[in-house]
Amino acid sequence: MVASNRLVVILLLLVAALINNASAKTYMVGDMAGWSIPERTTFYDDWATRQSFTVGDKLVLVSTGVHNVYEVSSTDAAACDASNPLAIYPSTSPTITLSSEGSHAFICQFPGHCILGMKIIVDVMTSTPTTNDTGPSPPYRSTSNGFPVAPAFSPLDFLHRHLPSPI
Ligand SMILES: [Cu+2]
Repeated sequence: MVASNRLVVILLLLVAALINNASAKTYMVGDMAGWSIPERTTFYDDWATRQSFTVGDKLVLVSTGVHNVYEVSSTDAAACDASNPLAIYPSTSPTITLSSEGSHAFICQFPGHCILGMKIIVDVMTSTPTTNDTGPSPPYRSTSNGFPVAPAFSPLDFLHRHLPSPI
C-alpha cells in the first residue's frame, strides 16, 4: 500500500515534469532569417507579435553574419541605446531563457544594426499553474467506489492518537 502510493506520487511528478517541458518552447528568432539585418525594420516586431511567449520559453538567435545580442530595457531598445545593457551575449548564436514575465528587449549593439531593424521586444506571460495546483489532489480523496485511497494516517496511528497512552 505504502509502496504503491509512493509510485503514484512519483508518476504524478513525472507527468507534471512532462507537462512543464511540453509547455516550454524554443523559438528560432526570425525563423529562417535568423538574427541579421532584416529587409524591413519592423521584421522582428512582426515576428514577435505572431508568437506568444511564456516564462521558461527560450529564444535562439542564430546570427547570419557578424552580430551580437544585448538585452536592454524596452525604452533603450526603442531608442537603439546599448549603453545600459542588462545582459550581453557575445556568442554568435545564444540561447536565451525568458525567465521572468514582462517585456524583454534585445538589440544588436554593432553601430547602425539596431536602427536597421535588429531589435526585438517580446512580452512574456506567466505560465498558468492553476490547473497544476488543483489537478493532482482529487485522485487521493477516493476511488470510483468511494473508498479512500490514501488516508492521512494509518489505523494504527489513529489508535495511538485516540487511546490514552500507557504510563
Ligand atoms: Cu548586428
